[in-house]
Amino acid sequence: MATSNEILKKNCPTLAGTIAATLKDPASDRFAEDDTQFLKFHGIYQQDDRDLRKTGKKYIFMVRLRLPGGVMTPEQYLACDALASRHGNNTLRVTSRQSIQFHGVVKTGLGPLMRGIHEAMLTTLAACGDVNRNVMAPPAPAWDGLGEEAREQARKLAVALAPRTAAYHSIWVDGVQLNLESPEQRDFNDPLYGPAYLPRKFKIGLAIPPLNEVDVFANCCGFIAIEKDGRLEGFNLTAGGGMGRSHGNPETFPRVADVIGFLPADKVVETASAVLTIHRDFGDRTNRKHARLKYILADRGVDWFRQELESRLGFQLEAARPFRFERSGDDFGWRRQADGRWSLGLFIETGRIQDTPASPLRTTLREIIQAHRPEIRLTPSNNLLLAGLPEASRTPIDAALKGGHVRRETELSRTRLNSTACVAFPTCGLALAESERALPGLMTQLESLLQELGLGGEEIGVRVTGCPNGCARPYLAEIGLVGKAPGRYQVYLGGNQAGTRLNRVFLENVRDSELTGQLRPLLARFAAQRQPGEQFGDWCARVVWPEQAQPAG
Ligand code: SRM
Ligand code: SF4
Repeated sequence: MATSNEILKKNCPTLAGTIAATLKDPASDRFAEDDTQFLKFHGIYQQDDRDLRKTGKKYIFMVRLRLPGGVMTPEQYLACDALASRHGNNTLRVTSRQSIQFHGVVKTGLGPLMRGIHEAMLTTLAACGDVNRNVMAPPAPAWDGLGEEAREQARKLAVALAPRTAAYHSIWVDGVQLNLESPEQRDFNDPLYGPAYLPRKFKIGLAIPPLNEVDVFANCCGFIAIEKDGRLEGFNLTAGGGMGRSHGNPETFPRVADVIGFLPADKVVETASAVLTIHRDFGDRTNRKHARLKYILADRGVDWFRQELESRLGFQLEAARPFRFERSGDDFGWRRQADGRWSLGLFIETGRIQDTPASPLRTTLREIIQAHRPEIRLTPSNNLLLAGLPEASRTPIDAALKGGHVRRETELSRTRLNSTACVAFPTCGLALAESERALPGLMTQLESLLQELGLGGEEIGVRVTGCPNGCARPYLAEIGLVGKAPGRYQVYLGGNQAGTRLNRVFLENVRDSELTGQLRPLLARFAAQRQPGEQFGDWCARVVWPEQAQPAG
């Protein structure tokens, strides 16, 4: 039987619902349940502040941009910064798909915020919902020639795969209710998605080896650039990656995408559209927990998928070309771009751009961006890159960051620089444990343990999520912590820094206060027994996994 979401979408393919009417109703601080589902396609989540639940529900909204490749102009960043003060909670949250989220928006602020976003020539359409989500592309400057091509592909994909409903513009820009009685709206049928859109979300990422910042294997559909002598030859297609799972439901699982074949660069949009339509036509519309593209690959196999894809494309993919990823995560500090200008990678702990008593980070960034006008690139590890800067900007920017007490890459451990956390409390309705608010403290504990064991200079990728949905892609991390209950986590070990291998559960239910104690014997053994240059995740996969597989006793 079709899920209630399927029935909703089919009954209202414009995705307009009664959003416009409720928006105008001053008596209501929230939207009806059905409209909350439509709102997602508009990039909006209705939430409530979970810190306040005991004293009464306060409805707030999260608004997410669709920002292909995480690229913004300085003017767009500054507009978002001002909008966060006016209508949000004075923070900007860089997401794990290179976007920006506004949190804590109240209903009366929603219309003005959405108009402000539009006026900044930005959009939130399809940032959430059963459609193609924000397309990821490499932010790194060292590969700028190819990087620019990949970011251009991301922009093209975002446009080609955007839903065509007029409701978004009508509600948020024109401020009017969509005339659902007009013939074109009554019979509206999205040309790509059809009346019921996708069975579930769909995600695309592009990567340029040897860097895998976008975690291409966690995406439904991925494009790995194949380059020869600095020239782009085409892409290897990947399909069927995804992270989400549910505790206690073994039928849900994270999955690393399969490599399907090679295609020329001018076929990217066509191929992604065909992959998307396979999801549209074969995805499980009876069970949202089994509806992602990864389950089609898992259930029907790669050969079936390739055949189905080629029959839709009308051409055959070539055999996949060799490639090698060395690392995911970000580079920090100043780097010279291919065009001779400079970019600066800044670590934004947990992606939250805010002023705190320790550091007026948001103000400092605003002032730097106002003065130097860099291009902004958001990274998939929730960090920020200021790009396209002249040599003359380096010294004043360094001074401004110092004045703003912004901790730089040279002052932070390599492990902290490679740590990420999802949002979780207080805004995420699905959080079981703290994540963003817990990460800094957990990292301090881990850092002192590493220091004590002589591993202070080590880089170990750590990713934390407040529930098993996997928004920080914890199942690819060397150490992944997945929330089970308040203060309790599953511990996963053995992912690699290239982002090509899933980790495995090591401990099922550990208190936050006992985490470092539980990891100590293992890290001590790693320090003593590792092979030269061996990273912790690789050591775990080599030593700990075989030990775990041995029968007890
Ligand atoms: Fe996510 C749901 C936040 C990237 C898998 N995710 C949510 C919601 C909207 C909670 C909800 O449904 O009520 C979270 C909002 C929290 C809040 O208050 O802001 C949320 N997800 C995020 C972000 C902001 C986490 C972050 O720390 O940056 C990321 C936004 C990315 C963006 O800009 O589009 C985010 N989510 C991811 C990723 C990572 C990725 O895409 O590379 C994943 C794993 C990859 C995947 O999709 O398999 C991810 N989010 C999920 C899932 C599990 C889906 C599944 O297949 O089971 C859910 C739950 C759901 O959809 O039902 C979810
Ligand atoms: Fe919320 Fe879970 Fe995603 Fe964290 S992983 S943001 S707790 S849905």
